[in-house]
Amino acid sequence: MSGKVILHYFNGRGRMESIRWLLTVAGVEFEEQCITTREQYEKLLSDGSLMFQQVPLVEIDGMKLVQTKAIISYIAEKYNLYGKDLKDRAMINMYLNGLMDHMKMIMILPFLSDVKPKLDNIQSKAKERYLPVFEKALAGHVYLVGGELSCADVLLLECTLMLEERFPAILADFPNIQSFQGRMTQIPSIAKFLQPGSKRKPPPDEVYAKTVMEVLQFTLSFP
Ligand code: GSN
Repeated sequence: MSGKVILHYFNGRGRMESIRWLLTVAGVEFEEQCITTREQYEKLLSDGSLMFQQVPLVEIDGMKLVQTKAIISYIAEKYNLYGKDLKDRAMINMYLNGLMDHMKMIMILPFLSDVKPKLDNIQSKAKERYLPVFEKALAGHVYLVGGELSCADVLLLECTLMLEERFPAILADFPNIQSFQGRMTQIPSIAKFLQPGSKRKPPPDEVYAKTVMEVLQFTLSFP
């Protein structure tokens, strides 16, 4: 195994996108081996790379890491994006898990035939459940936890940008989150990531959804 960080996933956002964001903010170069065929996925299965027969898979530091939260925790810990102490980390984990729950609601949209009821639910959950938490946490604070940048900030930015793609005015009543976005997008690595031609993936399209369904033979699971 080389010293390179290699991501194995589809050529789209899905669960891997938060990992791309985090590596970018940590300043870690990575390569992608995009899975476009069933054969590629079966090769990963047969060589024992996928502990639970699922992607994302990240090759890093001689390990083959699976499980999105475990991967995020490893990167965050290694690159000082996980708070100063155990209590910071507990807060960060709560924010992270909430953000991942919410992003998962958006992530599954390309695989649904009738998105309208789901969209309404996502919008109301965003406005009434998730965004108020972050609006409050950011009142008078630059970052979510402990006065320093953490992986929770990175995922909050990712999540709010995703929400705005679907609901352009969603942050209208959340001025602290708007200011936060303004600050975060000025961080040089993030500014670059948001430019065309970066490793950031575009919003999912039909080709992406079709590829995922074909590769996984409709065994898609979103636990
Ligand atoms: O977060 C995680 O990495 C795991 N708890 C779930 C990973 C997962 O469900 N991966 C899907 C790909 S679509 N999501 O990113 C997957 O590999 N499904 C195949 C299967 O047989 O479950």
